[in-house]
Amino acid sequence: MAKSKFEYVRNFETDDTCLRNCYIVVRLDGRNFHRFAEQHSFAKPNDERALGLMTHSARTVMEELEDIMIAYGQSDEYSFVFKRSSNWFKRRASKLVTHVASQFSSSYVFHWRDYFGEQPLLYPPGFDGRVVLYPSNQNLKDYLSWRQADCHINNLYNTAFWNLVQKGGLSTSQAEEKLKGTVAADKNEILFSEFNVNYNNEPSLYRKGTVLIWEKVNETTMKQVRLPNEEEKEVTVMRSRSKVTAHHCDVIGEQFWQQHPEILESDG
Ligand code: DGT
Ligand code: MG
Ligand code: MG
Ligand code: MG
Ligand code: MG
Repeated sequence: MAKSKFEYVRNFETDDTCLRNCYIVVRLDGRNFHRFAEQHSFAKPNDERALGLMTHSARTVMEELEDIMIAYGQSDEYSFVFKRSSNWFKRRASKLVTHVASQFSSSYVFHWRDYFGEQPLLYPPGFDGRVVLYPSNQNLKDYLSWRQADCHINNLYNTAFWNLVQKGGLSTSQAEEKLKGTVAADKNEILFSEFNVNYNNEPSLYRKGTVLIWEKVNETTMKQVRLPNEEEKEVTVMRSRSKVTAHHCDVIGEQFWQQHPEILESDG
């Protein structure tokens, strides 16, 4: 078919191909979730329903889109790591980030009721997305370590803060004042001596966030078989299937990476 005279406008599109060999990280973050959490009465500092819904949505993203090897989430954010050899959507950054963000957002709304039951969703939430490229395994590990360290720092602060307010009877500004200038050891000490809370015993979901990876799991299913000259009968068959599994483990140390060598591709 002949091209129209308007065809030239296509040349205004910019090339946003992600550099080859790099891991492509897409990080989403809830838009103004400070307000969203207030309006939907999220428990403070951690709402298990909200975290569960985030992870369910992230799982859907991994299952529906190609080439995501690992995802990490905490608070109102989730990071998705595409394998470095991925050629999905010709590595076009805008395609990748918009597909991740829209799939995530629609899943969040779609599954809202599974987590919040009768509590209504008051307005449509949104998520921003960005793409960052990491050229080496160490860079990628450091990226995930950075997000997990952020989770830890915020959660320790928030746990101390809300204990001071909810159990200690302090106002929010008094709690803020009390925590000003404190280091991690001070917050641990306040939690332990004033509230008998050993921070290390807090749920790992809150302290570590959530890591999603693909793992082979064995499943048994029942199958009808009919051998020649025999009656049909039911047998159990074992099959191995890849599933997205959730872990609330440390990703900063080497142990996780040694246990899951299939996640990273060689730098060579
Ligand atoms: P943004 O991202 O610039 O549009 O603004 P926000 O308000 O989303 O800020 P952000 O992403 O830095 O911080 C996340 C907010 O979400 C923070 O105010 C606390 C809230 N949030 C996230 N998870 C929970 C939760 O489980 N419980 C409660 N109460 N709040 C949460
Ligand atoms: Mg923000
Ligand atoms: Mg946010
Ligand atoms: Mg955030
Ligand atoms: Mg189309």
